[in-house]
Amino acid sequence: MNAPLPHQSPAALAALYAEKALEVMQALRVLPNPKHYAIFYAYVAGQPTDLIKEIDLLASKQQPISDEILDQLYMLHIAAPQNRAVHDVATSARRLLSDMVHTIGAFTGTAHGVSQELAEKIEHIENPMSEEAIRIMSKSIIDSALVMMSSSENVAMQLVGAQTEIATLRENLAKATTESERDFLTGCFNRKAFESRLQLALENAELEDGEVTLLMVDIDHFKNFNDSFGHLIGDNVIKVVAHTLTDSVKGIDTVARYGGEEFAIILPRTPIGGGMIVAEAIRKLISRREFKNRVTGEHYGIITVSIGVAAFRTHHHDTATNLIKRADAALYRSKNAGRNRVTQENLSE
Ligand code: GH3
Ligand code: MG
Ligand code: MG
Repeated sequence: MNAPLPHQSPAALAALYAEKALEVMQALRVLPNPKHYAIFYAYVAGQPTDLIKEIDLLASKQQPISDEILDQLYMLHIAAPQNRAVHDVATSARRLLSDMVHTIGAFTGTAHGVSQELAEKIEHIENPMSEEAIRIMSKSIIDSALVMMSSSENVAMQLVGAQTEIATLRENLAKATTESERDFLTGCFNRKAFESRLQLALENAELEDGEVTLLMVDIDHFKNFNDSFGHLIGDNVIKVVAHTLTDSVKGIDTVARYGGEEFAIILPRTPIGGGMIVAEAIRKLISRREFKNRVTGEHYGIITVSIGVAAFRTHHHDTATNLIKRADAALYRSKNAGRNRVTQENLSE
């Protein structure tokens, strides 16, 4: 991946990305349809980092990337989730696109019919407007403007200004999309992102005959902890546990807050034995930590977690729901056996 070139103008940068996206698609033998184009445009533009990592990994295998995987990447990283922040940014983008069309209309009578047509197109774009839709729309507006008003420098200047604003909006949209996947307290992935990332990991495992191990991690007797020290201290403990989990796994792994004091960890390309080792390391690390208030010095004692570990059964009609159930059942057995322990799934479960 080449880093973006910040000294370029937004228009030149967009053209450069467009060209690079096509080059990469050609090199990877990806069909250049609009969805794929949106994925690779984002890839060369360097956002979002999870998409970059996944494509780099797929590219390193030097095998054709299937349409199913590309569809998944599109759904996960490009399509706009139903998120308020995303919606707000997308609404501003829609307004800005309409303004651009009116600018065209205001400058020339001949443009009127075309701008009317563009205005109608904007009306009919899906809601919230995706980053891809904004990109396509702004490009088609600018293309029309260039054809109709190549003589008017004033208008061209205004359009360049509008394009800069569009670039900022697209950046905001990308940021809002990333934020919509995160848990607000801990910063790790939220439940919704967990579900789509697990689905993607399982589909990849089916395709490449690979392995995926799932860990369910639950803080022990946390209700007692809250009762003793209060919810705010409890929240801080949840944050520390989340960071410990994130620091204990690799970049391709997913740490998500599954519920209040419960976390789920997806380990792609990991057999159950490897998952057990990771789980045991996490359990030890957390149980050895002495929690105390840095300011007042008050001691809160130690915190322990119980963990359940299960592996996906590739080519056995296994599902995400069943995998979660088996990891949960193993977690339950860790609790029943006295907590602060790791239990492997029971294959009869
Ligand atoms: P077990 O060992 O069986 O898991 O016991 P537990 O007390 O942890 O389990 P239980 O499910 O009975 O209670 C979970 C508690 O976790 C309830 C609630 O007080 C606490 N909790 C859940 N979410 C949050 C949160 O966001 N912040 C804080 N501070 N506490 C939370
Ligand atoms: Mg608990
Ligand atoms: Mg719980």
